[in-house]
Amino acid sequence: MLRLSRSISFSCLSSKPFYCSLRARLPDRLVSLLLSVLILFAPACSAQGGSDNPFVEPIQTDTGVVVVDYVEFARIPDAGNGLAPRLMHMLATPDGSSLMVSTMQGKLYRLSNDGKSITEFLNIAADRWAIPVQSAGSERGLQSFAFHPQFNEPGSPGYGRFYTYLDTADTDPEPDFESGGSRRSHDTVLLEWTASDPDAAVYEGDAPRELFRAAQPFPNHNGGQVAFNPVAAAGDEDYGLLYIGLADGGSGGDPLGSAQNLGSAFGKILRIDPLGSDSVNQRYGIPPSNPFTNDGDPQTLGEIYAYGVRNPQRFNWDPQTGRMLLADIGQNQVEEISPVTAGANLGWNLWEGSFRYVDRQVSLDSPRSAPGLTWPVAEYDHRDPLWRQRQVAVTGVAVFRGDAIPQLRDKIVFGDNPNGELFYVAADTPANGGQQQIRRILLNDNGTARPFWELVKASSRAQGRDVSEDTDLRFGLGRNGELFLLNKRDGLVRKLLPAGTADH
Ligand SMILES: [Ca+2]
Ligand SMILES: [Ca+2]
Ligand SMILES: [Ca+2]
Repeated sequence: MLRLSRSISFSCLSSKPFYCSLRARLPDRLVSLLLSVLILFAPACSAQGGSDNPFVEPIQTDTGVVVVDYVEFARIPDAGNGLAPRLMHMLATPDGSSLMVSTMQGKLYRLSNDGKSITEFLNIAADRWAIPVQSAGSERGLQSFAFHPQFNEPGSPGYGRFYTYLDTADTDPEPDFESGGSRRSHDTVLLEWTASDPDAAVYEGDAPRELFRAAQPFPNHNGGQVAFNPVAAAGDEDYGLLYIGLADGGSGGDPLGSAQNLGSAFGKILRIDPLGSDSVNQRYGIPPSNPFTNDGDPQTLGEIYAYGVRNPQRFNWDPQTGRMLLADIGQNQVEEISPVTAGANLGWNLWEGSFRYVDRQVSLDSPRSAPGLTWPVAEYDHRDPLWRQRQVAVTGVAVFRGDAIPQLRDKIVFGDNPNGELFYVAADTPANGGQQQIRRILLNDNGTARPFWELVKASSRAQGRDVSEDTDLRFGLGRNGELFLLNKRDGLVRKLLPAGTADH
């Protein structure tokens, strides 16, 4: 009844003067009769307007559940004052000799492959670098990092080079990309570091080189992931090109209209050659194979690989098919996993998931009906019995092929960041979207299958910290398909293992 009355007040009687003049001229009984008639027709009215529950059937939790083992692989040092490190991203070095994990506060830690040795490799926020990492609030900081695929190859142009993508409080320099907004909350910068010895436990090298700077109109929705396509081999067109997620700039609903604007870098997946120099600022290259380099419009940015994204914090590639998949965080209704191809329009802010975006809600009329758009492989909504949090935000994504974890073979694994839930869908089923094929992944905790968030709450409590319901789940990726689970609460890096193999 609550939902019904809300639909009426927002969708049908949004014109207050009409209602007021009606009240003034008609007797009360007639007004209530008219209201009853309106309520009778409310469902149809609601369908014409917006929905805040596009998938009425909840995510299934009683069938297809996969339970895997895990180990507590490493514990990253506290961030000071007893605060947990806000673990954000994790990767293997290209030669697979070690792992690196980053914190939102601006640190990179090098981990041995057994997790037993942990060294602070680089602190970007240290005075020495004079980079005021802006990590205030929940969405800013060191967002991600990437190793050039030649990082470990002496004599190659990419030797020792790695890239960090972060928010800075320094807004003095001229930005390369502006949003058209009147405010400049902070800047997002892409930096290239060159380690003189890629194997050294601690970074040895000069100050970083700034490739580009984007002036952020709002504190939320900033950079996301930077990554080289790990499936590309030397000689492939995609080899050595850096993919960059840049969110729509923030606020809500993309008020600056950036995501659909090919003249704006915001709301895009960009692709650049970090070792090239033919960009406007001459500090990186525009790959000639990028989809919009020859579209004839001088306003169009050649850096754009795909557009119509909202908050593209994490993406990854299917090691078998080479397909790129993005976890794009939705506005108020729909979280999506979507494929990304050259030139693709993923719909935002005209579409949220498979549905037309209408003023913070979605219309259920004619889903997936705009020609030429790219639609989600899988999506889920913000109203579900699984959610314990007000916020819902997709993260991930990893495609399991091979034998690393047989229970997850040929599955796309992703999760919900604040709620700390893990999910999968089959990797090769038709990409029809919706949440009906989404299934849950639980972790074997000494014989009891638990969701990830329960483990994080228990360990936070055991560590004597404030226990938060907000898990802040992120994925870490090993070189051979290993999946690590990160969070911002207990400093623990957990590694998923095949069922029945953990030594509890
Ligand atoms: Ca729902
Ligand atoms: Ca922003
Ligand atoms: Ca979309």
